[in-house]
Amino acid sequence: MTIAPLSWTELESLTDFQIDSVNGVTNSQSRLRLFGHAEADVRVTLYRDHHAWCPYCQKIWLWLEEKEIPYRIEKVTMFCYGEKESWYKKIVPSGMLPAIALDGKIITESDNILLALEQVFGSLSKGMTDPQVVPVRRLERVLFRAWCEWLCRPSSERKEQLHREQFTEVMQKVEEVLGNTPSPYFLADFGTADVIFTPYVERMNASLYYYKGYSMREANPRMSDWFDAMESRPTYRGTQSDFHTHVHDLPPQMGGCYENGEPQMLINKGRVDSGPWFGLPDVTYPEPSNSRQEALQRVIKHRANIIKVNPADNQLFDEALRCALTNMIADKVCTPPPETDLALRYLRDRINVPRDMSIYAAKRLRESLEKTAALVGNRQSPAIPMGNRRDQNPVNFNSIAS
Ligand SMILES: N[C@@H](CCC(=O)N[C@@H](CS)C(=O)NCC(=O)O)C(=O)O
Repeated sequence: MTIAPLSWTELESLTDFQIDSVNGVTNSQSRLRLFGHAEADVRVTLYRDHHAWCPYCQKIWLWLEEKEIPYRIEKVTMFCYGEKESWYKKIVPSGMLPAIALDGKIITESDNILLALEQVFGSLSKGMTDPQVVPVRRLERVLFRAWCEWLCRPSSERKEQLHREQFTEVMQKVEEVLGNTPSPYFLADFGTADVIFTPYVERMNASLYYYKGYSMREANPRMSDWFDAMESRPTYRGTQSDFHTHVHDLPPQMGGCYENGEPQMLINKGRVDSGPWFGLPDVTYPEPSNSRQEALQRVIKHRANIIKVNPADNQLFDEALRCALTNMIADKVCTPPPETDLALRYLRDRINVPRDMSIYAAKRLRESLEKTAALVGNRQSPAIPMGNRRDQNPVNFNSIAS
């Protein structure tokens, strides 16, 4: 059955999604985290990127959330998204992220930050310099280098094969380490070693699936168990991104990501870009029952900026967007104005996880935007730039970035 788009007021009445960003579960919108403590107890400020994407920031973010240390969050623009804030350059002249202020003292470099935090608050299970953690940290860097070699350089067919073999060899070592523990984690208990591995294996899983046709999570049973165990932790779920976000955020950060053009790669790329997004190996925990309400609440809150930055006429896109949201929340077909297919896909391609919403909410929204766009055409939005992501410049999204 086809229905007319609901008004913004009607849509508002269909979501009661709310989070407690201060004391509730891990989320990307927080500016202050207290975990039940008083604000006077805050000794740490974390400076991280607006996009909740920076891998080294994710490491510190996850650690603070796991230890439930009260902290403030200040968000900074990464170079490839826009101009670095001058107030930040005054305290960290290189502009690099992450940084923390610990009792007023600025500390940079993620490993030094963890060492400093451990000194004050104790370690997360076994700490950075523990003899069991040190080799795991080293292995993470070996895997990281093998990944960069494979992903970030153009290569001949022969080199491509060589780099794949080198990466999968290191992956075998990772499998052995994970298989030698009584838990799904890198050591007997969840701890620092897992936090250190998290950011880049998440990015490897996404990028190798998309650019190389290699499904890291599916090809490696111990790694797959590790991801599942991580996803049982609300802290990780709050920082977790999706395939679409990673594969389009990585190229400007890494100085390029290279497709191998193999049949499986082309299939994977099509799925990440155009769906279906459900069933991708970027998440396996069951979908929360309120993911549609979450997506709806997030779009309603930021609709003015979402409409403003869209290339289409504001009024037309307003109606098209309400059609997609009506489809998502009421599960009814709602036909948008003619020729709004491109505008709907522009937004579909620019939902950022976890900055804008959590992984399942994003899948629901992408799905409805695509279904609604397909009713009026098959034009795609302009390609997402590879050299920078100024299309996502936080200055255009003021409130979105919060
Ligand atoms: N070795 C540093 C690396 C940090 C790093 O490379 N940060 C990147 C973001 S992932 C950065 O701040 N780049 C500057 C920018 O993008 O603005 C650490 O461990 O903290």
